[in-house]
Amino acid sequence: MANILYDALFAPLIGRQSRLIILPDGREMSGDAFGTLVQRLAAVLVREGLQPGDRLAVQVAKSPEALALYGAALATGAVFLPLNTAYTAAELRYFVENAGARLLVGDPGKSEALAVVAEAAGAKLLSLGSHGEGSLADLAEAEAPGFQPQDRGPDDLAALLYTSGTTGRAKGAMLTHRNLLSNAEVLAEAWRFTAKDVLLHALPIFHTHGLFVACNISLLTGGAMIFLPGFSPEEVFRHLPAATSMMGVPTFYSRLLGDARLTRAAVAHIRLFVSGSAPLLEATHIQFAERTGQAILERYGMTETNMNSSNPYDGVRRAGTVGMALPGVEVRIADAAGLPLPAGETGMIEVRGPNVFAGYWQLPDKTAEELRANGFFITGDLGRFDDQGYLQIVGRQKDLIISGGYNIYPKEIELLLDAAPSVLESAVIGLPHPDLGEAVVAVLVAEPGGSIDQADLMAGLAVVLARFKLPKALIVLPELPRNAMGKVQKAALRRDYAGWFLAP
Ligand code: MCA
Ligand code: AMP
Repeated sequence: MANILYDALFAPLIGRQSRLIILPDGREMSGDAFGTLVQRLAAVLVREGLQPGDRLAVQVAKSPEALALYGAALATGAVFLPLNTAYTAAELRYFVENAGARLLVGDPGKSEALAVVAEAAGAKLLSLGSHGEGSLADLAEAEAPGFQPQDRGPDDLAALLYTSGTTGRAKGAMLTHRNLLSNAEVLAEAWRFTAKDVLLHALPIFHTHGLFVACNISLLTGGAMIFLPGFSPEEVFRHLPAATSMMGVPTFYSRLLGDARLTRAAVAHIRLFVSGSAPLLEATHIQFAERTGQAILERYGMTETNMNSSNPYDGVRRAGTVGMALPGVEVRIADAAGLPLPAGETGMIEVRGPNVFAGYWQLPDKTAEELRANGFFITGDLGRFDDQGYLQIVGRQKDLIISGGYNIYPKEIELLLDAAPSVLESAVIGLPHPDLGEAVVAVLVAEPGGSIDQADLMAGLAVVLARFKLPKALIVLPELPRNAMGKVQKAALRRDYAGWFLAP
């Protein structure tokens, strides 16, 4: 009888009196209290009809209860499907429907909108409030602890995380118990996490970075997490003296650098700063080291693969690189046909190992396009190994914008813009942005003889798109630049408007 991920991350919490979660107001939750909550929530979910293999869709604000739902889903043998709290009802409906989720858990404040989503998708809606009639948290209090977890083996699905390709709608990446456990074990070891660590956790917990990298490592090693609802310099500086490590997207680090409170003394208690999800500028790495004496450790991962490579814990952390393949993970540079290229050449980054996902949910053809028969996953990222053997990501073949660590797919926005009556055509690009790394910009052409009411257009987008996907600027041109084949030259647009958000 085993449930390999639950047994490694959640079962050991029972009986552990040391603190697991520290809240901004100072309240603490022990491992035992959290583990018991997980068991009780699992019992409630089963009572609500969740069965092994079912998908549990969750769109809730960050809280210990929200994290406990992840453990509870694993205990029941279900597949955990966390969703960005910024998603609109329209976005949510697609995910819940596509995954065929049996249950959808939301915040009580959003019940009305979520009820419509749940009904359309054929899912049962539950709410996760700490208090209130019939909330999951209330129901959990009435359950006895001691839930017996379902058997789950390495190849069973643990989670479904949606990620988009260059075309079409978002695809569910199927992550197995082996994928998540192997990566947590490797990272905990590589980054020297122990029960003594206190991780300053300011990331959202609906993506790989905040959930699987940050929480799985802490749960696995028995450390504690200071659980902030989001990133704010005030809160980060207040808690840094009690923490030993922090994980963040590059925007965290550039914002800290812009704050006079960032000094050697302020970070003296931290042994490790990790950055990922988007490229960390060399300048940010260097300035952070100059100000604090700490070299940020940059690593590279994806939703489909968890973490692939990392700069070393001991040894030189090279700015502008994402380090070497993690133990047990193979990273290679290949040409379009999948033939490995000689060292130093630039090509497609391909990855193979126990971290690589099982495929896209109900999309065998898409899976076959991106996952080679020999097990290598084609990442869509272009890279090369430098003369020291460190991987550099030099670009992306996929049409993807990474803004403040969130991935945004131009096609999704272009389809909406092109459907607007005043717009003839559009090209959505990412432009360098001092805070977000890249910011979304829509380049538009009006219908012949017409004009575009920008406020009206933005209001239309806001109804369907999460706010982080909304263009930060609209540029109207008489026509889009095209090559001889008629293809829109996004590279030319990015070059022409590269300075849009940068100080003159
Ligand atoms: C918020 N806004 C954004 C973003 N975040 N716009 C573009 N990009 C963003 N990332 C919008 C809001 O909708 C709002 O718009 C306005 O900007 C200000 O919002 P606010 O909430 O104040 O922003 P914030 O709280 O300061 O958020 C910025 C942030 C946050 C802290 C950088 O975006 C964040 O936590 N990012 C982390 C994302 C992450 O965890 N990525 C990991 C993915 P309006 O004013 O119109 O309402 S996992 C992954 O990528 C892989 C596997 C990996 O390798 O890790
Ligand atoms: P996602 O699968 O949506 O979480 O996004 C994964 C993508 O984020 C990767 O394919 C890369 O393009 C990008 N990414 C993650 N970490 C890094 C990094 N350290 N440097 C550059 N790009 C990164």
